[in-house]
Amino acid sequence: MVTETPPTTRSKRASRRSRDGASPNGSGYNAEQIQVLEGLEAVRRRPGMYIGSTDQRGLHHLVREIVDNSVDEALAGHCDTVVCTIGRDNIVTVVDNGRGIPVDKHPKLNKSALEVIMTTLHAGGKFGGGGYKVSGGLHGVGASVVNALSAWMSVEVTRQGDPKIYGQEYSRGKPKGPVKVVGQTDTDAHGTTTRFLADTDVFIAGLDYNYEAICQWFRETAYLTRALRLTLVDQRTDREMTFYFEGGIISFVRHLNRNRMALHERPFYVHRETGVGAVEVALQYNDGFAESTHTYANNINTIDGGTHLSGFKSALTRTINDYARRNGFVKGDETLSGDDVREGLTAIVSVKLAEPQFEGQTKGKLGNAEMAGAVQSVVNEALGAHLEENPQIARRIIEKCLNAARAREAARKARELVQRKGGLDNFSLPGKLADCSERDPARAEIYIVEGDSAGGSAKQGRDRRFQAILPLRGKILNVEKARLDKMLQNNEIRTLITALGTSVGDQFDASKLRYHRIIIMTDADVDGAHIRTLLLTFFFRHLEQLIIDGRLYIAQPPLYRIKTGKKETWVYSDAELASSLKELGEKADVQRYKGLGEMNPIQLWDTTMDPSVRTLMQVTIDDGVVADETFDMLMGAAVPPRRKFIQTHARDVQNLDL
Ligand code: 0RA
Repeated sequence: MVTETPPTTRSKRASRRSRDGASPNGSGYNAEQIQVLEGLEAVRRRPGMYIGSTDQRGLHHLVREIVDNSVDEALAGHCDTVVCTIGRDNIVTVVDNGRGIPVDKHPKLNKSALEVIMTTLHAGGKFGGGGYKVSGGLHGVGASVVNALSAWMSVEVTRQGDPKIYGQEYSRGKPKGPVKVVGQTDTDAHGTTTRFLADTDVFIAGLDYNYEAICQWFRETAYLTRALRLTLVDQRTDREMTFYFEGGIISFVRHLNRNRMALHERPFYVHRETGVGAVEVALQYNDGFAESTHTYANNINTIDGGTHLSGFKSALTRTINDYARRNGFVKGDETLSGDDVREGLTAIVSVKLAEPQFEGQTKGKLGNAEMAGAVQSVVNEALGAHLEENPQIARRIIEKCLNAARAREAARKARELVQRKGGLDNFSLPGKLADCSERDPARAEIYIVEGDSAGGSAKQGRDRRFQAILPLRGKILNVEKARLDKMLQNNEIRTLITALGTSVGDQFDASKLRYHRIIIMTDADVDGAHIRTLLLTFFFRHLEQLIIDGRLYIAQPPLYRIKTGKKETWVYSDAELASSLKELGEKADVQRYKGLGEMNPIQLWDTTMDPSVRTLMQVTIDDGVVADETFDMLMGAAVPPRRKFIQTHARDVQNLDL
């Protein structure tokens, strides 16, 4: 195994010198130094505590941690270019043109600030002095954590006004020598270059960096950091991508709306420094019905919202209602609801604060109470002024909101009508539903099955004690193109909502969910994939909380049955088929399953429904922006981008994991 791979001649020289110099493992350790080593030892012992996991996700955290440090330097206004390179040798190099990590002696610890930052847990902030450190959730753990989990690491620093390049190398977090001069450059140069080789003793699955995933996050980061040039180079596959958005989150909003018809040409934008932190908001309405609001705290996507989101929502509702009332659009006790003013809204809310508190199970929710008021007053004031100054735009937005209010009223009446006829409440469950006998939702599950024949097999094959079956006939309505009132006219959707028990829209109540596992089971063909996408769209747009709560799953029926003599094997992918056939010597009888209906009830239970053997794919929303864009593209109004997506990602569409 490779433990040291100094990639440049300069580093080679440095490492040779370090071997000649005083060994860091020599005798002269003081108590503080021992503590430092123990700190990084703790990281190596329990890496999950610091980076979440040691799979690919954890590996990506290392990159994020190092790049975030450079982005922080850009946020503080000292850096405009960051280049991250994944080498063929899996060494990751991050170069920025910031001020350079300080190298002067730390007064108390009597060693270079650089060494302290690289070898001490949570040391980054101490040298900050103003500005915001991106330090939420799993991020912001410090470069020292990356160092501890790297077989080899090196940092080189150039400070303005000093032509020397200072550097230090490390092995599993321990300095291989002191900070020293490793080269010369010109006096005006400044910046930091960090290289690391993640330790395969820790990342035992290997160093498999995913270019697309890192790209996606770079794009988002570039939007959130106006005028930062952020480049990702992948030397393994010779790919490169640079992100630069002069307009920052204004560009972001335009990008999200690019396939939608905007109600006003220029997005509304405000950026204020408040006593609590920085508040930045961009928004633009489109003629669609979906809401796409994405919130960030210190560049971290707060998928569960939090105080900044609630401040934004109250300000939006209040400002639009105030304007509408003052200008005679609404009268008497009429008001526009929060849902009304957010229909067709695309918005980015980005805040930066010194000590962000991330809450909730996935740390996706901003908890700082003071942020609610800060965002609220910034948006109240700036949006109020914007509406006053642009009466035509204000009129268009308010007419859109009034339309939404009327549609919502129509939906309410439709819902009441359905309820009176015994539709949406669980005292009158739909006749098609084969319910289970279990009454505790935590132990109950529902299979949403495509078509009556597969539904029949599933009903016979299930364990009726805890498995309910709901067969849906044909395609459900594409909710991306329809409002709630129209949606509720659709039988399949009504049946589904009734069976789940949660209702929908402003009546939605997650605690009324009747089954804690909702399993979509469709055929393994194009039609099945389409129906699955329609269902996922419906859940994402109208029952998103259930996805966030981890309730939604996709069943994985087999693709093939292999028979050799009396032995039957089920195979779930083409790759698995190839390897099974190799093993069995190709003398097997292979039968391809196209539809669930081809399996008899026992086979369906054995392969797909029996909890002791089945595989379920849990639907998660890793990245709200990507999910939003994906559904917009797949299900929205614009046709050309959809075609392109399906052509270029046809395989992914078959296996959509948000
Ligand atoms: C602390 C203080 C100063 C710069 C940095 C940290 C810094 C850290 C990183 C990490 C990657 N790139 C970076 N660039 C800068 C500046 C102190 C000063 O010059 O006054």
